[in-house]
Amino acid sequence: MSSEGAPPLDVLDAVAQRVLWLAVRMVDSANRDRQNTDGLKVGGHQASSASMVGIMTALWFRHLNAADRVAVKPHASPVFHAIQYLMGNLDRSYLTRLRSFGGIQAYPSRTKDPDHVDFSTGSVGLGAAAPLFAGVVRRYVDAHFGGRSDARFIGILGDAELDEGSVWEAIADPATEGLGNVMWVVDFNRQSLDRVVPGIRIQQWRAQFDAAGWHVKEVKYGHRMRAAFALPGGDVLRHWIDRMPNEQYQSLFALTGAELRERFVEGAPHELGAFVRQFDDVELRSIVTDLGGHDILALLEAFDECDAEKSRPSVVFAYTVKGWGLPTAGDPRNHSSLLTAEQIDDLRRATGLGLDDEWDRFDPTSPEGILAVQRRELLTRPVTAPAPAITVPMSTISKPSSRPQSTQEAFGRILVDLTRDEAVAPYLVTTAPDVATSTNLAGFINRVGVFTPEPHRAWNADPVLKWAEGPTGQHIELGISEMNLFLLLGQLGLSWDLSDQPLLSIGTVYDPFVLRGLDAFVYSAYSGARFVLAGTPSGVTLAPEGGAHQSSITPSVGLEMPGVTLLEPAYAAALDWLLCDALASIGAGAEADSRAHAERGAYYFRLTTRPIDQAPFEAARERIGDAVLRRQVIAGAYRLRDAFEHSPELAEAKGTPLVTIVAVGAVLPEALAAADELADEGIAAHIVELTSSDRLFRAWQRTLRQAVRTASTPSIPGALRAAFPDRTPIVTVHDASSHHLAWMGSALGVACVPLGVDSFGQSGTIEDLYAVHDLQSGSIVNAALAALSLS
Ligand SMILES: Cc1ncc(C[n+]2csc(CCOP(=O)(O)OP(=O)(O)O)c2C)c(N)n1
Ligand SMILES: [Mg+2]
Repeated sequence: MSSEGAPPLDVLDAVAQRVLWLAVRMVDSANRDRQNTDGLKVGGHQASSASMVGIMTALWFRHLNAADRVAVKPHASPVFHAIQYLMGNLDRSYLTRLRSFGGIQAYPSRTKDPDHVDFSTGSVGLGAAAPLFAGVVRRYVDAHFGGRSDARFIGILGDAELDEGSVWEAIADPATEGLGNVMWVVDFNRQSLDRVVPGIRIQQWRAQFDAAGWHVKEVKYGHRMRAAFALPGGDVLRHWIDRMPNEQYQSLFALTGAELRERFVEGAPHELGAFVRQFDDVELRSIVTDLGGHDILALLEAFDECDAEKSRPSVVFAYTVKGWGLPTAGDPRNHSSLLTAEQIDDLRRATGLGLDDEWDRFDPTSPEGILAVQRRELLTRPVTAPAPAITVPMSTISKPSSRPQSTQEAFGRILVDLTRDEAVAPYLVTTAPDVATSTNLAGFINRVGVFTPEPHRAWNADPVLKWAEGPTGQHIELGISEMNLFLLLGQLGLSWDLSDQPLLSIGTVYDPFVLRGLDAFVYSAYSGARFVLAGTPSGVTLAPEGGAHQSSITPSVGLEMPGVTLLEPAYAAALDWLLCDALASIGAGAEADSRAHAERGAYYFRLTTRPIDQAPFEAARERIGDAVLRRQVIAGAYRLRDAFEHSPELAEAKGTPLVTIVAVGAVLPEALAAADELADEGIAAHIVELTSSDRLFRAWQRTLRQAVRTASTPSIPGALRAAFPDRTPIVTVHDASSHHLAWMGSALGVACVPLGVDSFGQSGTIEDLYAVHDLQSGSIVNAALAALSLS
């Protein structure tokens, strides 16, 4: 939308003033009007909000269309909601409920705010990257499923967010290149939380964006400043404004009169002093503090210029004043300072409001009121029919393989099998940060190709890996940035909303480096994204790779993170059931069953490259039957081996001690060997494979919480009862921190000896490392004896 034909400037300025008032008053009310019951300061960011008022008024009251998607700087949440209120999208009652329970969230939240938020923000540096990756996803969706309505993906960010590496990782990745529909607007107020940002950073930022192929636009000077530049000799003013260090410039805001004049010319060429003598003190102040980021027309022109850039993303540096229009403007300590009651009264008066109408919307017959209604109508998104469910089969493996195999290998094969399923294949999309081949995506990539917006010629004819690049490819390759992996997965996992197209998105990463992208992982889960993650290989089981590559705390990340389900099966067929079930849940339509709905989110598979014998699983299959076993595998646990069925002589002997070995993933062979050794000693050991500690833990917690809330006796959840029908002491065995499963003793009410990896590993063979970490069968036997002696 062009700045031509924009609403009259005085109307936009009046809107901006009202937005400023409401945003500031919302924070004020939260802190002053609300009864404080817990002694905590409620807080809020009036100065950070004020800084953004011009930018956001220009966007919502003129520039945006219904299809556009915007990430709002976390600390401008009050501005966003004030705008939604003025347009009629938010009930008035919320204005006094900022930062209250069930009210407006401190930072924009997709899942918790009452009005429609496109991107959650809060952890600085991620809100900017999210719309960039949403743009990547839209390009993919357009190429595969036909063009959606034109949308611009916009991020409004604080300037100090540019200190976060995630921003630069995002723009440096070739996958984000060339997105003409992405625009970032930097609220360039030269202040962070603690301080005025030292020096002048703009040249550096500009060069970095330039180098990444972005179009860079500065909106630096307001119209009063530009008028002064145009006067004879005005160049000297312009040069000085451009050269002055941030700290000196910012200090002007605290000054008036002769003091301001003196400070302004300090260090400047002497012609400047002469040039500014033509302005009186008040004029001089209004000129030197007149920055373009509060000049709505200048902003609209800049946004138009960015729209015209069709083949590369744009960034607008909007020079602003933190605390614009407030007595705290430009104060280095204004980040979380609050206006006094008197200052609020002054602002109310300056906005033309009184106590009786301070929360009102515009009079609907006023030019501002008419504009607000027009904008609401224009920005209302058409309701689209929910996408039908993607039909994912219950399994892909028709014939069980008897040869030893690893879960990572099985994972790669299952994806290849899924490409042969016409109902599933079109929706599959994978991504990896330069580890596609080493995480077994090569077979998938060979069949579907790599996504690039334009076809690329393949220069190498690799007989093993066909890296065919073009717009039909279904793998998005990233450079080595785990932050980018999780940001992209997060946006792929929201494509059903942000691009009206459900996808079955799968990312792979070496398990230890899940932690490298953890904040973005949390961000994506918090945003409600649905995707599959394979962390592979994992644990000390990738033995020769050594301590730097061995993960031990990742299962706890998977278990403890809301919106993420951790799954760590040991056997190929169990992985197949779980992966198909996860994809079915992700692809489920609006009418999906309640379990899928309750859990829909991300599924984190922790896999390994250790080939293990599949026969024990096939034996369990024979014993239990596919239907029941599948149910148990999906619920989180099943009895892999029944001690007495396996060794009937133990059942016949009187008083046979009984123990249960609870094992996860790669260590199953050691658990089985330990059970054999125990049987030789006359001790019966059941083996339970945990396929999802997460689901079991949650089932246990659900029953406990239910009991806590209703003051009743907790029951043992079905999933635990099915896998642990006998009350026996237990040993838990896991190639991960022993703490991860230590809760199981409490859950079952039995003695528990947890074995796991509690120190950094080193290079070696699996045998060497399992010996160091007490994961060998002999240690498991001893742990079983210890557990028996404890009970
Ligand atoms: C990852 C992360 N680290 C630290 C913070 C705490 N924090 C909130 S705002 C802020 C400074 C932001 O400055 P800027 O982006 O320039 O925004 P402004 O308030 O100036 O508009 C900091 C450090 C955070 N929210 N997220
Ligand atoms: Mg700032």
